[in-house]
Amino acid sequence: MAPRTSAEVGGMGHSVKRKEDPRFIRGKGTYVDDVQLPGMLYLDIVRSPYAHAKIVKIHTETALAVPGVLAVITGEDLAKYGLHWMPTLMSDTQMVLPVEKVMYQAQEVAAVLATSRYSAADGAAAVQVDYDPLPVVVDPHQALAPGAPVLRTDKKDKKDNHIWHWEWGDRAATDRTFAEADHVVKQDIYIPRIHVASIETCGCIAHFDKVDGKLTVWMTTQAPHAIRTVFALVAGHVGLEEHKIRIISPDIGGGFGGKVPVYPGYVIAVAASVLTGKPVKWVEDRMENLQADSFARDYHISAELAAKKDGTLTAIRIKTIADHGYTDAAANPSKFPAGLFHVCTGSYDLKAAHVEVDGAYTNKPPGGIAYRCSFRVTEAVHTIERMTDIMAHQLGMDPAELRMKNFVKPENFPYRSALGWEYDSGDYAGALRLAMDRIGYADLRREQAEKRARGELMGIGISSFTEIVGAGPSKHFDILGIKMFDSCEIRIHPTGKAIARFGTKSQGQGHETTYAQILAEELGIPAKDIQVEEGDTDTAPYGLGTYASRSTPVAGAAAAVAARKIQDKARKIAAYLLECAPDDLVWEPGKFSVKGAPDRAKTIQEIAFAAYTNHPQGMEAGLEAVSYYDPPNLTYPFGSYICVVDIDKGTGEVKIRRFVAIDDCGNIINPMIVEGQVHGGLTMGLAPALFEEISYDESGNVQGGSFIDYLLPTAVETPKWETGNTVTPSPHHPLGAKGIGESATVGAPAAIANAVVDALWHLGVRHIDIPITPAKVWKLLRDRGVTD
Ligand code: MCN
Ligand code: CUN
Repeated sequence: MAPRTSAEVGGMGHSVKRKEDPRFIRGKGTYVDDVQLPGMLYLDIVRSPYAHAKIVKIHTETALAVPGVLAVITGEDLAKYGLHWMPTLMSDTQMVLPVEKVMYQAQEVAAVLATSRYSAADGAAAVQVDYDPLPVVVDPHQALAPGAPVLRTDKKDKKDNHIWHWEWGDRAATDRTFAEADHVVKQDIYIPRIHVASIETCGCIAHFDKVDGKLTVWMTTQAPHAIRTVFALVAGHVGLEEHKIRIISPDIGGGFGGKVPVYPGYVIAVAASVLTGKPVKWVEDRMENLQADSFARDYHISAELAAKKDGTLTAIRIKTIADHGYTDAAANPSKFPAGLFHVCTGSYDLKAAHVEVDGAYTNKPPGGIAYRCSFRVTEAVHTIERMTDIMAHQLGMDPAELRMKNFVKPENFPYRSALGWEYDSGDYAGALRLAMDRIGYADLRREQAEKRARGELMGIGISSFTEIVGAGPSKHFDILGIKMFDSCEIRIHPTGKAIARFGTKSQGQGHETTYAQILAEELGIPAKDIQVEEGDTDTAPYGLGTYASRSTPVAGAAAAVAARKIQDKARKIAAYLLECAPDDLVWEPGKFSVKGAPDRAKTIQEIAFAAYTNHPQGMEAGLEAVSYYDPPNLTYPFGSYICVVDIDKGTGEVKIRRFVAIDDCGNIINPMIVEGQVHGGLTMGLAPALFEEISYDESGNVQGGSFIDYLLPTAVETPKWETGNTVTPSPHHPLGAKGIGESATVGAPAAIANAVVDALWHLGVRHIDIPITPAKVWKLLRDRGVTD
């Protein structure tokens, strides 16, 4: 669709260059670590070498003797103020600093406050802790087995390591459908722990002003307003009330979900600043970030898919054990302990479905946080897309044909899934057809057959995923009781320029550009004349923040609604200026003109000036509006990805030869930014598919705790992504837009895994858990005697 506005105005559909880039490219961004305050102190954290151990004694004398060290803060110190534990977003509890025992390797044990970063680090190294090791449980199956040591001894009545049981769907109908099925495939799928590893680690500067009692925290957070409320709820009793707290989220070097939780370091820095009255900076290093911040995934899935003889898919049944580490700190909407995992019927019209998830405590850092995925959607997509492929191979059907046969059809939207979600819009076959055309699917299948005859290993994998983003409708979505709306406040200045503030917070997504484009679209004010601000709780309207690709679905909608309120007022002013009735005016981006007399017109800039200089008597001056948008539904972006791999029989290495990604996020605000989101997202989908994993040995020692063994794909490993779009607008979003921020990360791993298994199916390989490392593939080949 051609853009409605001129390139000069830069509304929706224009690839406007990112307004934020001039400062980033020149190194002029302001990240937390760039903030320097006079008299600032530094914090460093002592961490546990044990995964489970009693703390016998913490020796602080040597540390206190290090020049520049001012204090060593322990759990005992915080306990005096009731601050040694804090609530998690899932209403569990998490230690800020331990008093009795540590629960995972790298857990915070004590903090050292010093006059420089280096003294703080030297001090932390000089703190000696006597530990008494306790039995370690790293496997959630073992954690749930009878007789396992109970980990959460702090919970008086807790007799096991079971956190919760959650199930959804019609069990009886599902069992019945399975009983009637002609074909059932069953597969265990493990989706390992991974870590977002954003370029910038987490950190903060807490500054408590003892005179006016105000706390300002510069903080790497994706959700500044929610953090302010959580701080007030946790520390209100020691005088930190919400009007005395200001959270500033400056530029952020990647969030990806890892900057949603509250980490102990933030709380310790706040406590240290409140006690000293000095600004206190805490910035974690790379290894702390990898080893102690919240993790994603860690789902042990057991799935079954049922089909009729002709390949009609009928039902899915899933049992899952979710490893949450020592506390359930997942950042999910409160009502959904397993996130939106129950979108696991995917793009297919299944008649019945049932999911069960059991959460388990283990001696690991808090898990269940996201990795560029809207609350467990990747886990759901990986399961249904792997299972669909296994079914196709089992039936001897082409995986594309099986998908085409079972897709929810365009005329079935809005579509209610067997697990109760109402999909807003979609054209799944359209996206898959386009992807097949782009990649030359039929030719590739012919080539594969020829190669197989020669003993070469080539595979083609498809993932036709449906996402669920934009949390969310207040009826079902809240975090700790706060409804998941979002907001936009616009002020038009007398000269026709504007400022707009939002409850969300960009971490690299380009909001300063795209929100300005939404307002340009709705008001006709050029995007370059609109200043966008986010992340300062003293100035921005309350909102729940940026994650779950919710900014466009929720705050983007708020922007459109607020802009339309402004347009309504502008119409009245224009009518007054043009001496006609408001209804006699027609709007085109940027001006109102009199019906049938297009020369009699007032531009939005003229109207803005009049709003302050010549507004109708009885009308309030000014031109501003605010919207707190409560979405009527989520948005359901989707896509079809096709991946072609060649497997090296000598090394087991998987080489991605081609990868075509067709995405549909409804109407697009900025095509260049959407393409960038998809490129980045695909690389973050490639990462867990082939490289990334954090695991633990039996003693709970972390494997993958540094970039030496936590493998991130670089430009060398990343293929050339071939991207494209279809456009199926969301019927309920004011702009017809859906989110795009996570689609590629959610959809890509299954396409890659399906391609690898497709290359090896004829050798009897049915499934390989990600990451599909050369070692895993080589072993499969060797066991079948086909290595070179
Ligand atoms: N967009 C668009 N047209 C659409 C949809 C989106 O032009 N139809 C644009 C938006 O205007 C925005 C960007 O694409 O500039 C992403 O929008 P959206 O899908 O609404 O997602 P959010 O802005 O809420 O970003 C969150 C999402 C998530 S949850 C993760 S995780 C992730 C992601 O974005 N983290 C990122 N992309 C990231 N990109 C960068 N650079 N850094 C991160 O930390
Ligand atoms: Cu889901 S990772 Mo993003 O929601 O910040």
